[in-house]
Amino acid sequence: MYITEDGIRLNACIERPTAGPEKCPMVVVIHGFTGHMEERHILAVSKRMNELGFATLRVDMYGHGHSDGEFRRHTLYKWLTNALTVIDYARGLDFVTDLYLCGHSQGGLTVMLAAALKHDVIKGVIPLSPACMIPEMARKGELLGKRFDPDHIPDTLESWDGRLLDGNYVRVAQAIDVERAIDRYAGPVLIVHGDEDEAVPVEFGKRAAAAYRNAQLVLIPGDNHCYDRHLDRAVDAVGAWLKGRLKADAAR
Ligand code: FER
Repeated sequence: MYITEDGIRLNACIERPTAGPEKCPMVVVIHGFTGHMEERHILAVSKRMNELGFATLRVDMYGHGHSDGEFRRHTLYKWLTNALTVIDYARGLDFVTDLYLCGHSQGGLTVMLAAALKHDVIKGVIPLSPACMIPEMARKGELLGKRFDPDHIPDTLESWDGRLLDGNYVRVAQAIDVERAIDRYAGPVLIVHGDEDEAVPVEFGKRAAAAYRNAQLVLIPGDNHCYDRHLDRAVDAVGAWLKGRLKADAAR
């Protein structure tokens, strides 16, 4: 199915819990930079959510997976408005009660930014290995393992896999204020991060968790950016935290 934002089709997939009541909470799940909604870690966390009674809405963001848009023209602003559109779509579904956000890496940063803007309607946020360093690194002139002049951004950058990325990606990233977004969201947050992450240093996950008012941090010892070594532990951390949210709701 597609969710359309101003003519741009975003490829999406809704999965409902295998058993349980008619109405249920939903988690929007967003992949990272160059990723898509069928990645192993995205599918694994979503499956656990379904097993625990949460519907999931996995979505390919602008220029990724089977969504419209060119990779080279994607920016964090586009991903952010994509997320707002998807959140509103989810809120309009008659079987959805509470809404949660989960995102991996650049998708983790995106859900942090979206939660700030939609703080009054988002029940909880799960940034996985969140790429919170992108704005800071963009301002320093160091992205994709390459250096550039942050005051004279090149028109195109080359990504790891040889794909090209517009300089506008960097210009947008430079404008993003992660600290302010963190301040704006007071709800519960779970950050999961492998302590041998090669793409997003674990310090950024630690720093974000410390800055949030209500965050739990789960470190996965020896794991990398996409949890290739201990995906089960990352999934367990997400599952345990979501169970805790259900318990907290039941106690109210
Ligand atoms: C970078 C490091 C990591 C970068 C992007 C990422 C654009 C994002 C990784 C991901 O989303 O998995 O230098 O530059």
